[in-house]
Amino acid sequence: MDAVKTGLNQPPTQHPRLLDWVKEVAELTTPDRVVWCDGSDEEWDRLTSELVAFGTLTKLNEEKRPDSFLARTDPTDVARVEERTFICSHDKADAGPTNNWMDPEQMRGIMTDLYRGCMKGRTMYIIPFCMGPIEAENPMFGVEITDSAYVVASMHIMTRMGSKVLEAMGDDAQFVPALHSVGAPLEPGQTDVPWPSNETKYITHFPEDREIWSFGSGYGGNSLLGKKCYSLRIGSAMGRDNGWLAEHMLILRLTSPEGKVYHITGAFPSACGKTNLAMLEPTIPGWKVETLGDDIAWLRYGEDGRLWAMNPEYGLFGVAPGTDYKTNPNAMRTLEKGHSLYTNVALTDDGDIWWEGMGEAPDHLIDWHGNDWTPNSKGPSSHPNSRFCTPIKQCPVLAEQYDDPRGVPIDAILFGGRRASTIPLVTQARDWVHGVYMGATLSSETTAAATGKVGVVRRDPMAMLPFIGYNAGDYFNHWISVGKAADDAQKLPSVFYVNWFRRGEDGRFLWPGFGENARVLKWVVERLEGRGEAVESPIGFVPTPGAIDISGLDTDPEDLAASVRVDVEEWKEEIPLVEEWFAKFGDKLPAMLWAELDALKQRLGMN
Ligand code: SAT
Ligand code: MN
Repeated sequence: MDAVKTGLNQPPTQHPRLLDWVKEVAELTTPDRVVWCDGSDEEWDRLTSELVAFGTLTKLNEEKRPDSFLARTDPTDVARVEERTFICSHDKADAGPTNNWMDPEQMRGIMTDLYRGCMKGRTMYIIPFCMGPIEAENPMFGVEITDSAYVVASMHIMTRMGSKVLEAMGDDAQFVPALHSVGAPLEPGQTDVPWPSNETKYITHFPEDREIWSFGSGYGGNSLLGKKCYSLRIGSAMGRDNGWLAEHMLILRLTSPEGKVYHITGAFPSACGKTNLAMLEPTIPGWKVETLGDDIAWLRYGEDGRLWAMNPEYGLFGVAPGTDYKTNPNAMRTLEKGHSLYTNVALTDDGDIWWEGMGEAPDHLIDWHGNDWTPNSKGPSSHPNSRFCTPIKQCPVLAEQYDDPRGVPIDAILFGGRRASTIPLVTQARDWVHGVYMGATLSSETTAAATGKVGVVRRDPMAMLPFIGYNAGDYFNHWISVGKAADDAQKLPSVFYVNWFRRGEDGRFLWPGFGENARVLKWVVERLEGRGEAVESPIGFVPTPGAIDISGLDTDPEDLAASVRVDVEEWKEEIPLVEEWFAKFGDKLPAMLWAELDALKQRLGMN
């Protein structure tokens, strides 16, 4: 108990609301020790050494992967758990048809019972953090309380955190309280496991109170509460109330051969290539991409009346399989610099990491379960949702505007999904509301980023389906009203819908993707400049056959033509699915979106 008293009686802050909350949580969860995290290198060294000694982390080869570590989770705790994720608004209607809901008082009752004594035998860490630069006019503070040292180490990478945040918070700053426990108390003498977790999981948000409660899982999206929970679910509710948008978007800075600069955001579902596009190495001469963010963007109006985007995170939490020097050389270079955590990837015999898609498989590996693996083994060596977690500052193509609290002014927004058919490589929306329609009807095949079946087509509005912290109908309306708030519609970003994943009849991809996506960005820029050639199809502007620059590319021109084709019959099949989707929202669905659908039906010759 002394270690608890030390943490509680000599706190490094006088913030009354924070101190009250910390005391309340400690009394409820009864940890053995209470530690205030300072965010220092010494703290990182101490925690990672402890985790290695304990068997949660494996230290990697210092020469190849300096200061880097591998974690293997419990095999049941490998992804976000959408069916256990709740939006506990006071009114059920405010959670809407796309979220799980429970009455907040009932949920607080259930979770308080689960939290009672849940940190017994463990250390309770207090992590003050800030989403976005601390120097912002209104810094977005949070404090996470967790009993997982893996979470603390990951938060070192993913957020600005520690003493400097606590200091900036002073005695009265607002902050989002975010409580996390793996839910595995230890009785005296009980031996711990390397990856404690609980079969019962809850990832809960109280949007009106701006509060997060998470229980039972140690996996990233469920436990690093600054990420999806704060920056998207609570963030979107804050944005609704204050006229801004919290979005599941990458941010990149594109410079043309003439030296013109454009900023583009892109919303794609988890595991659909956001990180690759954010760090893309253009294959066409003279073009340059610099990275600003790979997962989350907060969009607000700047003084110039344009929409600006800022990445609230400080690290990259990317899907490992498929990442290599061909698909994403800049991610590989970021990882070479070390100071990274890997989760559920394979370990090579010389202490390096390996995953599917990283060249030829070595003869022997230790797989993500900790077992011997050879190329003849059944199943992959790395979990399909295995991750690298690495400081964004190490990215060799990081844009210098990265630390600017205002972010960058956006020229174009890309929405994208993973669809084998129907959706062309790229389509430009007619105007903002048409762009909102494209986002609201976005669809994608499911991936391993969430538990459940992979490859099923589902609607994923703005790639935010699992992350909208309120009624999605109200969210569509908010998108429309953000557009209306523009002092000049000409200043709004232009919206595009992209699909790198369209396939031919034999199942092969029609478009090479990866670095070649720069060719699509080039067309986007040409459209912004009023030059790129397009035909106005029923679904929007699509490139004319010759409009996409394929110089030096050995893609069959027929494949390219097929990738941008608008197949009216396929689109007609899409319409009843969209009607069914829109009907879910009842009178919450903005009339303007029904009108967009009607107009589309007319253009397809359906009414
Ligand atoms: O699993 S996370 O939510 O952390 C990442 C993702 O799914 O985009
Ligand atoms: Mn994501």
